[in-house]
Amino acid sequence: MTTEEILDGIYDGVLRGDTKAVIAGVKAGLAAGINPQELLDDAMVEAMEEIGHRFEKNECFVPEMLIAARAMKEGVAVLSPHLIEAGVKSLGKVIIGTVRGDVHDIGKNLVRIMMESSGWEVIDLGVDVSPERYVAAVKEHQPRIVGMSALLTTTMPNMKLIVDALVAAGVRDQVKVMVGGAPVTQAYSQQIGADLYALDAAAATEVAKALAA
Ligand code: B1M
Repeated sequence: MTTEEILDGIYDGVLRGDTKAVIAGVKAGLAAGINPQELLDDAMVEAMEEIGHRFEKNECFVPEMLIAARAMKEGVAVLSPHLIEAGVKSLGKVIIGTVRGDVHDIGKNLVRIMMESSGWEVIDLGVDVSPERYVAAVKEHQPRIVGMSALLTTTMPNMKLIVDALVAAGVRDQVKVMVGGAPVTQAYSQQIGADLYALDAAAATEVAKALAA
């Protein structure tokens, strides 16, 4: 099979929510020596973008989004060890989560994988994380970075509530706050008093690395 055929197979597999096809495609891609980042960006992420466009146009609905997301997650699980470079030294701890009211976690999980691969110890609080849980986790783990992900315009304001809760708990100055997610922008991150903004998982590792340098 050609690289294009393999990428097309993974793309179609995610669109159809066909987990077996996605896993088989990712394994075939790795065996053929295709760059893991290419398998992720040019097949899986593109397919999720297409699902989003179809959802906007009422051509697909939540169940289809859900099975596509499940297929992508399984594919990412196969890919993950190949995205993670071996033997990198620890740069410190990062807490990450998807904010309250929001269950989108594929992007957050990619950020976690990439941060781990570049040497951070990541504590993943999961999805729908309240300000109180963020504060408790900061007190418990003493991270250098607190990461928040939001995919909905309606949940973005919950990032500000977390920043406020960190201030109220007296721990805001101990950490750098990093925000991201499709609707989040650099301007928004400044508006809510975050320190760092990253457009995607690769950028998240870059801004974190700059901090560690
Ligand atoms: Co939802 N959904 N969804 N959804 N969903 C979106 C986000 C939407 C844009 C679709 C659309 O209308 N086109 C839309 C939001 C509209 C808006 O607010 N402007 C939407 C909606 C409306 C909804 C529901 C309200 C639908 C409903 O119920 N009627 C509902 C809300 C549920 C909730 O959270 N309370 C809902 C539900 C779901 C599913 C559960 C079915 C499923 C999520 C499954 C899961 O994640 N486990 C789902 C999906 C799959 C999507 C789309 C199709 C794909 C999201 C995704 O995984 N993208 C999405 C459309 C789209 O994004 N095109 C859509 C791939 C991922 C790799 O990208 O998450 O952007 P992304 O992450 C990137 C960057 O953003 C960045 O790095 C990542 C990797 O490069 N990044 C960070 C992310 N977090 C970061 C943190 C950082 C730094 C960078 O620092 C800490």
